[in-house]
Amino acid sequence: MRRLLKALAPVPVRVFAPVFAALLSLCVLAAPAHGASGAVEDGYDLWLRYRPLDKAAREQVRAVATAIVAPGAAAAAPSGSAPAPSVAAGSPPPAGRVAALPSAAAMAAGAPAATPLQAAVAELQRGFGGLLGKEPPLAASVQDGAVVLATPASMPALSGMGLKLETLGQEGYLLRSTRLQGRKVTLVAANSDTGLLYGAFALLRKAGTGMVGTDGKGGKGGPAALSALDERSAPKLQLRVLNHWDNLDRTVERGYAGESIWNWWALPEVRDRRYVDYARANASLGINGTVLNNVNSKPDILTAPWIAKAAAVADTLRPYGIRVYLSARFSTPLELGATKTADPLDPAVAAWWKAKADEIYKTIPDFGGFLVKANSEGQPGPQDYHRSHADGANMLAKALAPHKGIVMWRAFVYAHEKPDDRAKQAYDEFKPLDGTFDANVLVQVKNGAIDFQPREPAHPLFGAMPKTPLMMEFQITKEYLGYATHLAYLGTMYQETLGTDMRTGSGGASATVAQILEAGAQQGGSRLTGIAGVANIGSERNWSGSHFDQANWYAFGRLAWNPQADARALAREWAAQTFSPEPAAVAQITDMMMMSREAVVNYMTPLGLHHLMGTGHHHGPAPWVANLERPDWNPVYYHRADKGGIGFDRTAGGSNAVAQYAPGLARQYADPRTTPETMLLWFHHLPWDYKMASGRKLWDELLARYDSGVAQADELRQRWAKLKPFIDARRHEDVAVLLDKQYAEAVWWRDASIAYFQSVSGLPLPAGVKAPGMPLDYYKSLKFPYAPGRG
Ligand code: GCV
Repeated sequence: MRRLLKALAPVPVRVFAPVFAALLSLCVLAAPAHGASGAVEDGYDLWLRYRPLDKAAREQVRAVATAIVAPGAAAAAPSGSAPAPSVAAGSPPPAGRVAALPSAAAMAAGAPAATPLQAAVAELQRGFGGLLGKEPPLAASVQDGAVVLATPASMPALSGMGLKLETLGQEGYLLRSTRLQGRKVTLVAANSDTGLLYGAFALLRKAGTGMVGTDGKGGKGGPAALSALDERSAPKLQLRVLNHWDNLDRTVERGYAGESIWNWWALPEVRDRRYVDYARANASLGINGTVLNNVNSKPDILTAPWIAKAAAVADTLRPYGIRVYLSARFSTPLELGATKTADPLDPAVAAWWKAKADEIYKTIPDFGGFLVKANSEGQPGPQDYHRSHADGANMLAKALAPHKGIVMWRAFVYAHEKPDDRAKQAYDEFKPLDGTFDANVLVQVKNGAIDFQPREPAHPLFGAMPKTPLMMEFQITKEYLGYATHLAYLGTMYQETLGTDMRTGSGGASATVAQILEAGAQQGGSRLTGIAGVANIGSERNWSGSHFDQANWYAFGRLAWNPQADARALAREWAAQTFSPEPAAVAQITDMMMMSREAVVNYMTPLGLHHLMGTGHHHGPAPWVANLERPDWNPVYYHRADKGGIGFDRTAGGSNAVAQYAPGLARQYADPRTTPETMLLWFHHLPWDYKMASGRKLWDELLARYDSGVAQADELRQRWAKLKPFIDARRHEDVAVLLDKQYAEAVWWRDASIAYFQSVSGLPLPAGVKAPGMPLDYYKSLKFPYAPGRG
């Protein structure tokens, strides 16, 4: 205890006070319009709303948040070596199409912290201030009920407390109700200030929801349990990264939430306050990296003016534990006229990249590295010079290695010359390269082998490259699942992929995708692990284009921290923070979320059908399209429906894509009787009268699935209507309008698909099945030249 006193003693209150006075006053300004009555919610505050707790919960939470003690905060230096400059206010974010009025609270927010510890303190004051109606003061000495933020460096006494902090790594944290100096406190302990920031957010999440227990697994306990906390949490993956497909002209490829959040034109001088809230939101989930620009990249991003813009964003995000990465176009030196080729084995090319890396690190000392899309959909790459993906990735890796930067090399490839099943191409190209990548390369693999469909089996590359660290790529933006219009909670989809045991039926230990990602691969003395999510964030007031789409950002981030977290538990957490902690509301919203993705699968692509969306924009049904340049751009390529049946034969009698899976899983998928019905037509071409588990014929089952999708979309809006008493009027209305639109589009999907497949099968509709509202030609005539998101 004496040591502890000593540790705290050198941090007198007069040192803290001036430093935090400014932060405090900002927090006062930034405090949301509490009392909720009269507060217009437009979604800007995301899950960080910190609205007042009810009386009983308030009493319990107040007892554990009487003050904040953060030794060393005033002395802490910014975590990067670049100074953290002041942030100018950008123009207010443009009004969104769902929500137009800016929230005063949110507009007042946005002063950047200079260090992760300052960010943690400011967030605790803002958060508890909101939940309790009064901000806990910053105190220099421990008092009963204080929240104490400490690392072994800031409070040496921690080392003698048997906290086993060494098990937490550099980013983990411990939350413990304990006694310090004879006082009852809540200790947030970590090995780094970033760990403390994550711990602060976790504590606020628990205080706001009362969900105390196993993190991400559906803890119980209520706010009372906050006084008996004992939780430790550390991220299971090292790189937890958002991928923005944001273009330099501020359009966003596959973006449905307005313009890019990055106001490139105004950067670097003008740093929109919104970047700070972006950083807070990501830090609250543990996201620690962001790729600022589209994988369909331009050479300009690597020129000095654009590096300066990226550096300004990096400065703002740094105190929140977030590193900046850039998507690099492989032919950049050639296109900028600096070299005569982009051949990765040409010494001049390698020298250019090395000099470029050196230049970037001078401006962004903690730059993360490059994300690369090469030899895919027309992008340049090493194969243009008859070199391999490994040749290309390793050349870039060598340029970054001296700075500890990494390369995330995408495996999303399908080449023009390859007539084979598109689903097989990434595996065919990358599997032979296993073990040939440099130690600082990760291969980034989409969750499925085609392209972010409403449902895909897990990509066969997972588990097939034991000597290469594979990074998961999920899509958070809903390119193929109804844009931001449809409610489709993707937590269930992510969990389905992450939980797939790639060794099913193969004997021996299980190897789920989550386990494979967590294990990474030993490569030249390092073991990298990671996950990426294609962001759904834009300039709209509600960030994601709809309130419910925020949940997909949330679920991605929380699963990135713990890929074995439970989607339902995450939905509950999100609902309680975002809409209302009222148990009845949380239960209803969670149920809606949990059924929502299956509804979309049912009315769009049931039973394993895939890629039936409209050409280019991917909006709406177009299963009839057969005239595109490449066979594998056409929906008919994927469903293969004819008079005899429907589905893509990927068994040995067909493309034999099943053989890319480990033997047990391959056996399961090779037989329609053991293939899950949800993926039946992904792997099998079956006659229309094939007998399904329900006893129905395939044709009848298909119709039933379409109908159930429509019924589920209807149910979503009915359930939401009942939630009116629990939800603030504006957001309730915003969601209701979208659910009505979703229902109408579900009917459209069902009718157009049935009209088309009936025209192919020639089969009658069984009694009780409603005929499509319009003739097939009507659905075929619909065009959407101005659909958003085409980049
Ligand atoms: C960024 C799909 C999308 C493209 C995207 C591509 C990719 O094809 O439709 O917009 O391009 O995937 O992931 O590279």
